Amino acid sequence: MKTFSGYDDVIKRVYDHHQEHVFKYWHELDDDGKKRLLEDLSDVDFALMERLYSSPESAPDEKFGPAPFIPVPKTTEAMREHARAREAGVEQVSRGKVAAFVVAGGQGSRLGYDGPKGKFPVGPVSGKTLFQMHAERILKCSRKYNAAIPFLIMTSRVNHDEIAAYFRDSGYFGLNHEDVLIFPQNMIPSLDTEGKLILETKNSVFKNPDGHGGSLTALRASGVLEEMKRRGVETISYFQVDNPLVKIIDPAFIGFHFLRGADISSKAVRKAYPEEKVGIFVRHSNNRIAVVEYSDLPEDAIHSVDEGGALRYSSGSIAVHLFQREVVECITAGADLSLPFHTAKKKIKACVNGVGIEIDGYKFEKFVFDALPLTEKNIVFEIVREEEFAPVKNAAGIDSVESARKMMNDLYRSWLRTRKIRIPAKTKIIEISPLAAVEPDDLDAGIEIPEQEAVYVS
Ligand code: UD2
Repeated sequence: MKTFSGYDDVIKRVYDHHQEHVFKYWHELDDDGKKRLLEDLSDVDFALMERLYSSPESAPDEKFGPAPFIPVPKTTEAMREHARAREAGVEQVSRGKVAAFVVAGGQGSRLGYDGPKGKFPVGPVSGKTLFQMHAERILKCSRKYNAAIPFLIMTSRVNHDEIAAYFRDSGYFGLNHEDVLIFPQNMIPSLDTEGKLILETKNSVFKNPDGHGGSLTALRASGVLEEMKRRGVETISYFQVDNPLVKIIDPAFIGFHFLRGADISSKAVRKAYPEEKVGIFVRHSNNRIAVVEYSDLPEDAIHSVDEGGALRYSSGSIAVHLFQREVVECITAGADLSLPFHTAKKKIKACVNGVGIEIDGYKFEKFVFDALPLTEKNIVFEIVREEEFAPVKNAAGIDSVESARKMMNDLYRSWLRTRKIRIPAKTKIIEISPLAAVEPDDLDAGIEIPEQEAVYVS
């Protein structure tokens, strides 16, 4: 057995779990290299890895039907109810009870962008990044509702330093430095097809971020959850970094969540077509609400239609949720309620015989929506796609930068029309700064749009 001062217990664990192949290049490593490898191994939960390899945790199970939801209001009564909810939501925000939380630990590989996705310049006229838009939307809401709104940002080991430096160098986009809390999520090793740890280099083990479901544990481990309690925050408004139209602080949604005493609430969009890549809201036989990821939805359910010919499973998740802080505390308190890991077969970068190649292996990730069935009171709230869901996933085509920019232009034009503000025929692209408006009513009806092809309303 190898030995190294201060790390002998780690080395013993490696041997006890038959993973000593990770020492293959030991004789080539200097002391720093050995230490680096042992550090990487020191937080590996070997028993968990064995369990994940031998019995996957998240088998899609049980019978389910479509989940009920609060529809987009069409009748006067429904509109009144939304207005009442909005008032209650504004009250919660104004009292400092709500924090915003973006998960940005993913790698954005589909976009083909070499860097944290939040730094992607998405503004069609301004070229503002996703992070800047999110930060400015929060700033605008905190001014509008005269409240502190902490901005929580989850990163991962891969992009933490770059994201933290970006916010620092940008002066936190006008937000109070103390209100921006940036913290990394956990990493988990991948396994090869034999259940062995994978060396990424001669002195490091391949690990990936533990999925956005890791965000709940990361909130606790970083001390941010405790800090939220100290600040009197009761509700955490969760969203993904890739949606430039996201309504981070949505009073009507917050109001329904609050008035109905929900544990977790979620936003849903009507699916655009059966195979759209969004998770689907379902209700299990025990009445609990859950999300079935698009890749796990059985083929017959994907295409199943009701008597009227409409898709039965049509409520897609836009990955926006409200979590009661106390619910997160509960879920992260012990193993009893923890989220399961999903297993995915992927290509993984490995160092084999001293050379970097790609091999087949298993990655493990937690999904945040698996928290839903752990709780009793859930609301699914339907939204209008054109108003708040423009995910930037791909370089071109569906859910791309291009489609998101077009949606922004269309939405901002509709805001101006609502306010009866004239749009010159010459104007092809319009972008409205979140600092000017987070909804049409914020716009000054007296503004004039200049005779230009591209206009930025700031
Ligand atoms: C997600 C949902 C899908 C649908 C869609 C809406 C999953 C598994 N699927 O699909 O159901 O709601 O979004 O747009 O969630 N992230 C982390 N850490 C990680 C992994 C991801 O912070 O370890 C973040 C990532 O930075 C991004 C978000 O989670 O903000 C979504 O990740 P994704 O792009 O892998 O999820 P996607 O698009 O497959």
